Amino acid sequence: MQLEKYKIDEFNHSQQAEHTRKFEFLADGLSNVEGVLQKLVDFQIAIPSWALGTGGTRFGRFSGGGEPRSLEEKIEDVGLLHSLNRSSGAISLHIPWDIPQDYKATKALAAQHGLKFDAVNSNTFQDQQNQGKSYKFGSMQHVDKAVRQQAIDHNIEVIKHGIELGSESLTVWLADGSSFPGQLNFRKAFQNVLESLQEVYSAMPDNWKMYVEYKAFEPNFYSTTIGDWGQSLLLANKLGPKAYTLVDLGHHLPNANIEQIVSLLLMEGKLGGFHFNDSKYSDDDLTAGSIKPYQLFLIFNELVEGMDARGMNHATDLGWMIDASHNLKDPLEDLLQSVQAIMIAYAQSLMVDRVALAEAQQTNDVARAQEILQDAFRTDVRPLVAEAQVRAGGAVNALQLYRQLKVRENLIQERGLKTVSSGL
Ligand SMILES: [Mn+2]
Repeated sequence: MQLEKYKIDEFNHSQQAEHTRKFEFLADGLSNVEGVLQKLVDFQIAIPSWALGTGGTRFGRFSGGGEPRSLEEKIEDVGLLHSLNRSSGAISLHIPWDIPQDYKATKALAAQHGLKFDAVNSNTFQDQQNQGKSYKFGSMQHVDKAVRQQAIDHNIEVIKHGIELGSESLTVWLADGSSFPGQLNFRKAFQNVLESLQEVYSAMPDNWKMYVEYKAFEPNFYSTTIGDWGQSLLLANKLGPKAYTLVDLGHHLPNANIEQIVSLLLMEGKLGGFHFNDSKYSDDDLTAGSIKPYQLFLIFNELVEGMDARGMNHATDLGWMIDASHNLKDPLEDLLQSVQAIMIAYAQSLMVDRVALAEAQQTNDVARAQEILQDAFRTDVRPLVAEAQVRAGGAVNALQLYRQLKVRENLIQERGLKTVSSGL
């Protein structure tokens, strides 16, 4: 389904008076509105190819219909999102779920939708058909060198696909670990992972980045071989300058102070990218900002402060991705909500009075410091985000227009009710 630009214009026109009133009211009290708007226009969040279909739990999966049946349809879906919000101009592919058959055609289709290829993701957490060795007891940590080699070869294969598509980063998330005490020699497992990653690392082009993702637990429940940011940072430091830590918001133990982790990784120049989602308990993969919007803001507050301290470009120097799953909602509606929540948190963090905050910190004025952060957090920046998206050619309210245009109904008509998308 292709979205004609005039439909967006018509919709925006119908909302113009109300939007202008809200935007001007907000803009009136802000300094450097144009600079902030440009940052919001530039900021793009990659959509994972595996999140375009209905997710499931281990108890069941309830498809909503019209799911993309191929890589081409996945690209079209992300194209739809991007045409609505102009903030999701990249797609992150998962191999082997999305192996491109024709690089030229795939690239052309993405370009037609204004999309770039973000990080490519490898998969050694499940066995594929016709696979020689099993990953049941891990991949890069495995006691058998032949299994490790298979995982290495797969990652190098993923890099090759990425090079062809113009991607410039590889995300490695390993399910490796153990579920019972005594199952693993922790040190040997870690060493095996390091040596395997070293081989993959040396196969990456010089302009590429490797994102080493960590996760506290699941699918293993006793130990995870890359279980936290310390283990990831250790690997990234040993691997070299092209290796970075990737923070997935759902991959921490409860109540972890993620904003502090982010701050220190940035200080070390080792924060590579982000997987956004939200959670109540663990890796719940819920819509970004749906449970803990204040935490999302506090994370962005550290991101902006830390990136500015290092003179980094907010839009391009880190990898921004969503990593979520949708059991109840229409995946495209959910993704629109996630992107919007991220944009709002980013915009709020740009509102923080950094000079006043530094002063409050220097004078131990704790109450003032809290007031400064919450002033920004409690500012309704939605009209600002909407203005940026309209200026970039998007809709003033992407979700509302999505429903008005009956996009899901159209996709069901086009693709059928019983389609199943590859992914989580
Ligand atoms: Mn992730």
